[in-house]
Amino acid sequence: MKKILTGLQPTGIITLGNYIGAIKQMIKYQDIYDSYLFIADLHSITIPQDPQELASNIKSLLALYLACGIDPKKNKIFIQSENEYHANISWLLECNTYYGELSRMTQFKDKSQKNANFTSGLLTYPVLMAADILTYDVDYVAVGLDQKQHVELARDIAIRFNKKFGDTFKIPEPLMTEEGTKIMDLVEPTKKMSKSSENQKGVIRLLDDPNTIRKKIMGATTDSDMEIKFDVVNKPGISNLINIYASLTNKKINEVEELFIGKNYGELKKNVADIVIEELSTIQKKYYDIINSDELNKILDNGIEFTRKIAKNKFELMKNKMGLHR
Ligand code: ATP
Ligand code: LTN
Repeated sequence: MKKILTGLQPTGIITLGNYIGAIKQMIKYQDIYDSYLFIADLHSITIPQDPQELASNIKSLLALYLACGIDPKKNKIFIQSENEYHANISWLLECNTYYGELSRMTQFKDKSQKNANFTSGLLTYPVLMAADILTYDVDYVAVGLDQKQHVELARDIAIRFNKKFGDTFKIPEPLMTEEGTKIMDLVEPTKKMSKSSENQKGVIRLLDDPNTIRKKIMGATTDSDMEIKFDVVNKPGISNLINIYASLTNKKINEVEELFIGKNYGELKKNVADIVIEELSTIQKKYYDIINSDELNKILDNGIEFTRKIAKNKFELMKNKMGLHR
């Protein structure tokens, strides 16, 4: 059976973008692949986090995975920082990765420009991600478009390591959705909808209440034209709404366009709001049922026990190949 892996950062309550771009994919793939799903808390601290909030976000993310339909029987679910081998493996990989490669990463360039006082973890972030991926010899990495570059770097690192030290890692491939890989901010539809966005109005969070969701969608930025047509360059706002609708109803973009021929923007927004509210209220009900249950700890204990063994073996293998032994 082929293996698939992904991780999400606990940097706030996850968004509709995370749900469509990452979680929905994992739900689809959990039936056909051996699945690994973790909470990338070590990645989240590359940007300063409030410790109390971080701990609460970690727990929420786990409960949201399950509420969205991730099946703990079909996934190895774990917290990245509980598996100490990830950071150890990352160091060994860092010493086989060039500064030039890391400083060219788009995410690094964006985030380091935003804050001149960025940490070195922001630069080495993709190497830790390569460690997460390469440790488990996965075939596929489920990501949104913005993370594809990091998966490609993980491949480069693996190929280089294999060449230098002999066959050690499987070369993974990024796996992306056709529709809706990138959900945009509702207020600034040329910008990705992001957990850490400052303007809350542009971001739908999985725990937003129905009123808030409706207000945000009805207030989405559109254009002065009248036609409901998918055209990312000239109509980014409308295209984003079409994309959300298509993703949540499992329809093709052109099917959604046909559905709304002759309708106005208000009607499109209302329909998108209805669909989002329906989908999220089911998730929220499950979330509040499980957030305080003991089940969460059991799932994490199982996940860490299983993945730590694999990661320890990979770490030992790497050390041996590199000459780090007695
Ligand atoms: P942050 O604001 O902290 O950078 P984020 O919202 O960008 O967070 P991540 O934790 O970096 O989310 O990403 C988790 C997963 O969700 C990744 O696979 C990423 O590609 C995907 N993802 C994030 N935002 C979107 C989006 N707007 N549309 C589609 N997929 C997304
Ligand atoms: N960098 C990713 C989160 C992440 C990840 C991974 C995704 C960390 N390690 C390994 C896939 C595979 C992000 O910010 N979305």
